[in-house]
Amino acid sequence: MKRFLIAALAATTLSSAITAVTAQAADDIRPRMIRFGYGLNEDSNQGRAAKLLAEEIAKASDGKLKVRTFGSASLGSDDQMQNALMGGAQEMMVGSTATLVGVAEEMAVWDTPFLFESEKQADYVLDGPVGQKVMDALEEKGLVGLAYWENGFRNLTNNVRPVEKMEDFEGIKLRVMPNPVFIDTFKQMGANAVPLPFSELFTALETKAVDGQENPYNTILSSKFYEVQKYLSVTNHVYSPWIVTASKRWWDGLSKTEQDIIMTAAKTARDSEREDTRAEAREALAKIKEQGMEVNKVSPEEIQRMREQAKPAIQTVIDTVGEPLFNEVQAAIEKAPK
Ligand code: TF8
Repeated sequence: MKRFLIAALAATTLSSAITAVTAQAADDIRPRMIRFGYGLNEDSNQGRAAKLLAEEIAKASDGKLKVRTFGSASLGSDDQMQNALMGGAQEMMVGSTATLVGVAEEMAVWDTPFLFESEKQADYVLDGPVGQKVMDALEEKGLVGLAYWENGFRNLTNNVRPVEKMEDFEGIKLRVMPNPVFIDTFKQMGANAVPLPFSELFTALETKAVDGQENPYNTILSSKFYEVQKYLSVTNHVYSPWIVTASKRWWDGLSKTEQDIIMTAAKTARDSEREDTRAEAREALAKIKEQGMEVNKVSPEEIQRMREQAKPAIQTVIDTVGEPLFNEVQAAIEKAPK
């Protein structure tokens, strides 16, 4: 009898303790509106993942944390949104790591031409300790990095000629992301590299202010670049990550429970976004051809020449991020699955 009483008592104490924790956690979630901005349109891999992130956060917080998503750079270019986050005027965004190099130079390591050979390798390095280290460099600048999403391997489009060898870059006015490594890489190739925010890119192509651009197949499709570009050359010259960030000012005011919900959602959305992006990329080339673009492969020999030519740009990366970090990334690549 006595033993039974003790057990029953213990069970009650335990269960009320559990209830208390749950109640405490619920109290820990306050009604909040979270503005989440991104640059591509709603009907893109980025847009779909943003929507999923919003749904996951709503579900996990019983609707208390409401994410409003703003696509098509309607809150501003990546650069402008980053500033808004740092100033505390906007809560969250997803955008290119390349645009963050001006904020934390460590980010430039991902811009190393021909750094990754496969998506698997990229996942391993980005989601591992060195990926986290680069992300952490944002904190003292007023941003919190939550997860890397996939933008993908970049390919070249233009209106001048099919680029089959390095010499074909000559004189092409090429829009690049506003970032010293990208400018350098394409200058080395002989192109006339023009840095421009993504939000101005379609119009720049349409008005022939620039002749070409480079982005993953997914974006060439979702942003309808095939309407204003004739040639696509399969270069896979660099893998671009996206990164989900939060305003640190805002983040520091959240409870641990709220932070956990948002962090988990950013990672859930990451996993599904990578799958979605890869599936879409597999179908993309055929669709791009259907839209009338002329697609050409670049031979392995020519890719090798481009790699050689890009070496000074790699030196720019090393000078920017420092040799230890660059080597740490190389070591992680060595360990990564192919
Ligand atoms: C670019 C990037 C873009 C991203 C996006 C707007 O070319 O590849 O996809 O910045 O978030 O600027």
